[in-house]
Amino acid sequence: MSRVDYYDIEPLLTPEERLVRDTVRQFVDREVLPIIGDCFERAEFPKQLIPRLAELGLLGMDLEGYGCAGLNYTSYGLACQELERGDSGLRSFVSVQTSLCMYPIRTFGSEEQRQKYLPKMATGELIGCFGLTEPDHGSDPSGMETRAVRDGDSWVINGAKRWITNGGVCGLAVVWAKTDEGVRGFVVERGARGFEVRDIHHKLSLRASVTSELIFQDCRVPAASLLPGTKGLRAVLMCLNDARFGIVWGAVGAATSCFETALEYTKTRTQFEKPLAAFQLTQEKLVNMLTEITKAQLLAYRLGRLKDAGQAKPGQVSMAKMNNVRIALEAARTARGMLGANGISLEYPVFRHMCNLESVYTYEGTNEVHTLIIGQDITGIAAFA
Ligand code: TGC
Ligand code: FAD
Repeated sequence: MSRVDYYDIEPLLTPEERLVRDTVRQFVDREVLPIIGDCFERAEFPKQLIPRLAELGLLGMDLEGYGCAGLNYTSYGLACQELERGDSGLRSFVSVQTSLCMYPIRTFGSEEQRQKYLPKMATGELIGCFGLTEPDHGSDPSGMETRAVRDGDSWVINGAKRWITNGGVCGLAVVWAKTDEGVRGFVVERGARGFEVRDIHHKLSLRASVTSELIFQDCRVPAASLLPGTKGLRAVLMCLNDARFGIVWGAVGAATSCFETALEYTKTRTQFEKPLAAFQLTQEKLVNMLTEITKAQLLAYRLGRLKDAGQAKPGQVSMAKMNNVRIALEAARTARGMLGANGISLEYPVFRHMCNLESVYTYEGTNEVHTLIIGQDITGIAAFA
């Protein structure tokens, strides 16, 4: 399963799933961990890894056809777990490309759009971003102000999207806008007149990931830019379900990295003439972390099997996203303290994970939004407004 596998989940994985996991694990150990601390410090996304992610078949890996690997969802989850053990920014990159851009083009796009974009997105030649959140509308995207108006053979888009992962490196944006027929999705190519991208700086989280603002000023795109299968927020939420699934597993990876670091550190550092791990208070922290990680792994594993069977319900995805990110953030904070002063250094991955997980806690539905989704599911009463 993960290197931390207290409940022996490993035998429940197929040989193919283990191969995917081990391949991504090796890639992260050899090619990500040696550079990611510096990337985080310099606030740079490691673009040089994009061709490697593509070679490993990780872009659109759960999609069939169009050059995609066509693997099952559990494999996608395991890949996300290993990528986020490296850094949440790397998993974010893959989530956005796969679940938030390739998935909607595959699911809601015309055959022409699929042929045009998906093969290049699978090879990493073309990077996508997903524009839903706006400066004044985050948790409640139904309030979005971005408008698309049909004008002859074109659509004219006006509005702004903010906090958009991959914006600065994108070749296309999947953009959601209100039309006379409700919310619809559009593929807007970079370079379209009236489409501007501005990167957001001074982030203290996800520093090894590009986050941007997208601005549309009378941006005229061909009629064929509309994703024909989109109508209403349902399409948006289907994309989010897929990406949230990846986060469920990714959070386990980040938590595992923090746990392993804290375990190793406390076994080797001595104070009061004993290893830190010999103190009861330290052991309690390690035990609590491991217990929560184990529960999170079981949720992820079961959700993977449900999704592979086409039976995962949105409330189940929300519960796993909410829980797993919550426990990962808690594990990172606990591990940070256990490393003492070293806990604040980029020499160790813990503080980096802790900062990253603050974003993961907020994006793809905040902790509160997922609480309310589950609350609505079990009571039948929506308490969002
Ligand atoms: P609501 O009226 O409840 O639903 C609208 C329609 O959608 C259907 N539906 C779903 N369908 C599929 N999956 C789901 N999870 C669904 N949830 C609802 C629903 O049945 C309805 O269908 P229909 O046919 O009747 O129209 O919609 P609402 O506006 O009340 O939504 C409520 C709420 C709060 C749950 C939703 O707005 C929400 O999830 N808000 C959070 C916003 C969010 O997560 N934004 C994420 C932006 S992208 C991002 O953060 C990327 S980070 C980068 C990375 O991933 O690494
Ligand atoms: P708000 O919605 O203003 O919420 C602020 C606080 O109020 C939160 O604690 C929230 O839980 C709480 N709150 C809101 N409503 C309620 C309620 N009804 N009841 C109780 N509490 C409530 N978006 C994209 O579209 N694409 C991307 O690629 C993307 N990437 C991102 C990358 C990063 C690094 C970050 C930080 C964000 C990204 N986002 C992206 C945006 C993200 O999805 C939003 O930040 C998120 O949905 C929350 O919206 P908000 O920030 O406007 O917070």
